[in-house]
Amino acid sequence: RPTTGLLYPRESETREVRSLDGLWRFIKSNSSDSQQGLLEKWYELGLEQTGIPTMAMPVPASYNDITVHAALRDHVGIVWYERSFFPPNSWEREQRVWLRFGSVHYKTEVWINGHSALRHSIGHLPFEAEISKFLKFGAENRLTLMCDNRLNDTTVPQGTVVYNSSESNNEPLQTYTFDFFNYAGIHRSVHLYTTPLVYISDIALHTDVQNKRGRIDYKLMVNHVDQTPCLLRVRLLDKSGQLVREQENTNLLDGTLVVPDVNPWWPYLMHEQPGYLYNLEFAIHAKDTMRLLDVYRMPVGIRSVEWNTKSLFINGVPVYLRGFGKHEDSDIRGKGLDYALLARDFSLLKWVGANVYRTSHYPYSEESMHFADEQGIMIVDECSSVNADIFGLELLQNHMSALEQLVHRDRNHASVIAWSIANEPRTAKNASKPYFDKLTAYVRTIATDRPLTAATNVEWDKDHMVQFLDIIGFNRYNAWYHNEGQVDIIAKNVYNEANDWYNRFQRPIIMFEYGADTMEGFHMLPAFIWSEDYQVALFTQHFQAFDKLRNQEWFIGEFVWNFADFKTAQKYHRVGGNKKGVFTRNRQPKEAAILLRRRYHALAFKL
Ligand code: BDP
Repeated sequence: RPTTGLLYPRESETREVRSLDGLWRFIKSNSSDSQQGLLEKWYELGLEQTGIPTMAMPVPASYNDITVHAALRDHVGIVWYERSFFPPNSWEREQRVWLRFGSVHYKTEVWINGHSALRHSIGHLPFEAEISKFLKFGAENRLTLMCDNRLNDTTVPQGTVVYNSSESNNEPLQTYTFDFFNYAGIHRSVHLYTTPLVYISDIALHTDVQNKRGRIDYKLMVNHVDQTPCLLRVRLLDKSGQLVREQENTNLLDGTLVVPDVNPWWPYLMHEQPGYLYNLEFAIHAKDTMRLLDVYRMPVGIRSVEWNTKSLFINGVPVYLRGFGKHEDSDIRGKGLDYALLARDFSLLKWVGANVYRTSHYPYSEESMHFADEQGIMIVDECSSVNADIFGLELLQNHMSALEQLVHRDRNHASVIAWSIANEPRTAKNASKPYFDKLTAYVRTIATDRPLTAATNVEWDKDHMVQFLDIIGFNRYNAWYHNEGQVDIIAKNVYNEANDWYNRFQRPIIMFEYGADTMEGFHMLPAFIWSEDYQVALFTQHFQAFDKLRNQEWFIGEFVWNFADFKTAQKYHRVGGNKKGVFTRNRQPKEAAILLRRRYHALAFKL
């Protein structure tokens, strides 16, 4: 089901934006009786009237690690959030008021003053609704949200809720095979914003660069209720605010701006000015009076992405990807958006000389996408399908929806160079073949201007998915999950496997994951697993394989697993979480970071 209206909320002379971030009232439902709040209509009653004590819950943040209580950390089922807000009288006339969530994990329903206003499933993606008709202007209004974190066979990703059979404990337990903590709650910012009655509801951009000539093709959706004759004025400004191009268009739907002598968007360290962004302005005027009806401005990087059976090109130049798999994860906040963490991560990415990361294993915040555009960090944009196993029709539909919402949200970002449709699905199973055939056929109807990729850990002669992709990525833990301790087998294995993939499929090849769990400060010579010395030894062996592979133009990138340590479910082989980070969870370097920094800079400057 296609969604609309995923434009990021931006202020302009016709639009106001107000943040609803802060402390909300919060109740965790009793896990074994999740329906209580719905049956007692807490959205009409108000959380303070339920007789259950509320707590102050920060938004945005995962709720799991805010307190010291295991029952909240490990909660399975429903939680309730509530706050009041005050829409001003001035919003009542000639306006629409919208409520927008950057993401809530996993399933949610929202009420305004007791009226159901909005429902959404699949975490990590924005959703919104016009709420004007539910509002009391110039008065206090109540916003209630119910959030359910349960995963099952048809959610993306999948999970299973099991019940402990012992009588003393009938609490449900969420199990899942993916290797990161199933954090939940209101993970990203909440905005109220206004648009005029006639307003721009959606924009799709496609850019291209050929021989110093830039080009922006735009498609607009305008909600044009009364059919007033309108005129669209499009203006492109450079970074210093100088007008570069201007166009008047009576066709409100689409058009093209040509930019001679363009300053293209370049990845980090490929140009002295990476991440160059223009400012693109769309203004709708009433044709008779020229009154301004709506204006929306957005940054835009002008660049081309092309690919063939061997290479990936940005602005006609083949790129070699020096990257990471990452996570949205930090102490206390879990997956909650945090600008300080974002800024720190981008500082570290540049320090280490990376030019790309994969949003493993779900869409990251829109704010992070803006950072990536601005800093010239390329993004392999992954949807939230991880370890897909039981390939049913309902899962396929939800997976399509996850990709549709991702493409829709992120298609205007210059940083996005590929769509990753899944991580490590169980593609040795026969049922995965028709599943990925249908899934990729669908994605190709909505996303034509970037290559499709995915990360597989199945062997090249058993996999049923990669035949449908443009770029093949494999994850392999040589000398960790296979042959642990034996670093000397790595270089040969990696070299051979990459060749096997290419020889069989003739597509560009990326190693999307390799790594070793490493306790910061733990040293052992000769190198022993879990020590910093072992991570260094394991990386060194991989680099030997990559250097040999780089003589073939089809080997186009190396991604370390992982950028930083992150929390997982409790497992005996996880010490406080997964420790394969090159940086600690607190974003300080391990020894391997220094080695990687030397390599990534040498690759960037072809030393
Ligand atoms: C890979 C998964 C990744 C895990 C990693 C690991 O793609 O999510 O974190 O293994 O076990 O197979 O470290």
